[in-house]
Amino acid sequence: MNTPVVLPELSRHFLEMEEKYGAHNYHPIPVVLDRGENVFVWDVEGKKYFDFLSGYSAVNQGHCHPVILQSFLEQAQKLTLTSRAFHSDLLGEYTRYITAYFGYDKVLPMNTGVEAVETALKLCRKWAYEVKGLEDGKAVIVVCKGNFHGRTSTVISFSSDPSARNHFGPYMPGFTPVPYNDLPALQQALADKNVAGFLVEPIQGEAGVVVPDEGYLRKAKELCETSNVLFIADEIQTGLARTGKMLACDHEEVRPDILILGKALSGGFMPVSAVLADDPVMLTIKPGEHGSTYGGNPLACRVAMTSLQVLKDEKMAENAADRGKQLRDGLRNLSSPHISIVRGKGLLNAIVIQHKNPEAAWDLCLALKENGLLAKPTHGDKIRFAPPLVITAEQMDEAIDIIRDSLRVLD
Ligand code: IF1
Repeated sequence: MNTPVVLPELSRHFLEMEEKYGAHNYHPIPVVLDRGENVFVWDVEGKKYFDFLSGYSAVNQGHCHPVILQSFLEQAQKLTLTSRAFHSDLLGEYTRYITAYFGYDKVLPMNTGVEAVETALKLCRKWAYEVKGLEDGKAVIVVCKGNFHGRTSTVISFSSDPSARNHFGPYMPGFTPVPYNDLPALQQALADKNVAGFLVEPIQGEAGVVVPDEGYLRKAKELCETSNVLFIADEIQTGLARTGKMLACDHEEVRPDILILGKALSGGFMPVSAVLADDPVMLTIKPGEHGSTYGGNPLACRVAMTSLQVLKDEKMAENAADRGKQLRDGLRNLSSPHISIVRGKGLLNAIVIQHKNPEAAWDLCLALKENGLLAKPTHGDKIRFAPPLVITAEQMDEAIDIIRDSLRVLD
C-alpha cells in the first residue's frame, strides 16, 4: 500500500510486537518513540524529531511540560480518584476555576473527547424536551458533513466518512447533516421545528483543517438564536490556544451555548474533557442521569487547572498566532509545485499535496521523518502541521528548512 521502509532493529522489535498483539485499527508512521520534551520527541534509537502533530493537539503545552508534570506528580502522591460517590477537595476548586476561565455557569467533567461530545448531545436533547418543550423522542441535532467528533456508535452515526461508519450500524437516529460553511443550508435545516442543537467544529480538523469563511460561525450562531436552537462548539481540537485565540470561536466573538473541550485540557498527561454551559441547560441533568467513574477525579482536576494556567502564563495563544503566520508564510514562500494549498489558523495548519503519485503525501511524511520532523497525512493528500504552541521562531525556521529539503523526494 505504501513505500516499504527499512527500520533499525530496535524500532522493528517494538513495531512488530504491536502488529502481532495489538488490534490493527491504525496505520502509523513507522517510528517508535520513547521520550518527549517541549517540541521534540525521540525514537528508541535516540533520533530527535520535531513533533508536528502534538498528539492531535493534546500536547499544545509541549511534551512533559515541567509545571504540569509537577502538579501531576504532587497530586498522584496524594489522591487520584474518589469516584463521584464522594466529594473531593479539588472538584469544587476546579469547577470554579474552569467556569471563571471560560465564563460559564457550570461544567460537567468527563474524560475522553468523544465522551464530552456524547454529554453535550444528551444535554442538548434534555434541554430540548424539558426547556424548549419538544415532543419526547423527536429532537433533531444538525451536524456538519465532513465532521469528526469521535468514535462511539452514536457519534459515528452522523459521520460522513465511510471508514468510520461502515458495518458499525444500526445507526442512532436524530441527526441532520448539512454541508459545512453553508449558511443557507443551515438556515433551511433550522426550519424543522424539532431542531434542538447545531453541533459544529469551528475548524474541521480531520477533514484536513478546513477553515470556514469569516463570519460563518457568527452568522450560524445568530441563526441558532433566532430558532431557539443550541449552538454547540466542539473545540476539542481547535480550543486551548491552538488557533491563536483561547477558543477558535473567539476569532468571531461567538460564545457557544455548549462548549466542548478535551485533548490539551490535560497537556497530554491523561484523558480529561469537559462540557461547559449555563444553568438553564446544565441543570436539566439531575443526579443519577449522567456520569463517569473517572470524570472529575482529583488528579484530572489538578492537571487540568495547571494545563489551563500555563497556556495563559506562557502566552501560548499569542505564540500560536505568530508562529502560525511564520509557518504559512514560510511554506508559501517555498513556492513548491507539490504544494497546492497552505491553510490553517494559528498552529492548526495543513498543506494539500498535488502529485501524480497518490502516495506522495505518505512518502513526504517518511522523508520528513528521515530529516527529523514528524507529521501524518490525512485523507491521502493532506498533511497536518500542528506543532506544540511553545515552538520558537528559530525552531520554526529550522522546521521549514526540513520541510523544504524533504519536498525534494517528490521532484
Ligand atoms: C483518532 C482526527 C484529529 C476531535 C474532535 C472529538 C474528538 C476528536 C474535533 C474525539 C478527536 C482525534 C482522535 C484520533 C484522531 C484525531 C483526529 F484526525 F481523526 F481528526 F485530532 F484530527 N472532536 N480527534 O478531533 O476525541 O475521544 O479521541 O479524545 O484516531 O480517533 P477523543
